[in-house]
Amino acid sequence: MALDHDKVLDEINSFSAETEEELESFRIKYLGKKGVLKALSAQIKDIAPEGRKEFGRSLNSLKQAVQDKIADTKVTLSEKPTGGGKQADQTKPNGTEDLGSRHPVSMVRREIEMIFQRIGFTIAEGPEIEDDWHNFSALNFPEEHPARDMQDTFFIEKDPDIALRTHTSSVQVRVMESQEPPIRIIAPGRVYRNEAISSRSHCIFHQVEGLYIDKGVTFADMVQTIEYFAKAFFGKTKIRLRPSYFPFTEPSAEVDVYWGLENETDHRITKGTGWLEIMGCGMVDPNVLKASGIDPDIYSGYAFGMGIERIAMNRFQIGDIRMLFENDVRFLKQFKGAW
Ligand code: 2U9
Repeated sequence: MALDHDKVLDEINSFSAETEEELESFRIKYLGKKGVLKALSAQIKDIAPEGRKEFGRSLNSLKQAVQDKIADTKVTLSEKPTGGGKQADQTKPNGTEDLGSRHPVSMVRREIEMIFQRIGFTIAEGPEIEDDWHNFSALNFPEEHPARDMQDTFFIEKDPDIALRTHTSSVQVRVMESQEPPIRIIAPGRVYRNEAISSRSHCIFHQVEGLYIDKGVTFADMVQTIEYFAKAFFGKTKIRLRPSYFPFTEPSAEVDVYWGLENETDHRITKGTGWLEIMGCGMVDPNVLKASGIDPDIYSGYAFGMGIERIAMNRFQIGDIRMLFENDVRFLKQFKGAW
């Protein structure tokens, strides 16, 4: 059988397979022990010595052509949607797998969790769909209280109200109802507000709230814990508290860290003040303790709350909150490798 190199090469290149079996018989036909290339290489002894080098080269290029054909066909077959035939091995990597990364909101949440776990806080979680008592009434938001308008949400049922929670305070109420003090928890999670979506606010966002209830807990304890957090998370040692109001805490305060005014960004995010608001806090209102069966004459406590998206936007210089919800991989893959 004279070696007609080009004819064999055409045969190889024009080959196509619909199934793995057809590909296997092609492989055996050419590369098998009794295959075409084996038979051809056996002829080398009949070739004149000066012609053997060329003969060898031609054999090798045919061998390469067969191996390339097998490799390409494998890929095609693995991409080919299989009808009734044998299931393609979906688990087989197709060479384009791209390592994901943690979402910036998850990175900030985990870091906040680790900081508070270091000082003895445990993580509490609870339902996103809440009843009126746990989301409002137990937190000193009586019916018709104007503060409820600040926290409009999405109602699943009315009278009795079942709605998407507006804060994770509901989780802390559930812990207060089911656990005797001392209570030292943080409640991270997704919350909902019936608000217009813009570059600054979204109807879904994430919070981490915290609660510490025990005998003789003071405002100073709260400030010390917040100073510890500001140092650990922001690396900032200077904080200030501005009087504020929340139905569930009295006294209440907004907390700012001194961010600085080193560059244009600092000027923009601190509105030229150097101070950046990071969270709110306050001493738990006695009505809230009572509502969950905790005696305010024996126990006192402090609470705090922060919005995770806002902190992530400052940390990663993200100008529009919507980017955190649109799952655009071009945006998300910037966080590759950051865990
Ligand atoms: C109980 C008692 C008190 C939770 C608190 C804040 C202050 C606060 C805001 C931060 C940014 C909401 O996400 S945000 O818009 N929250 O400033 N939250 S004190 O107080 C509680 C919680 C539970 C039982």
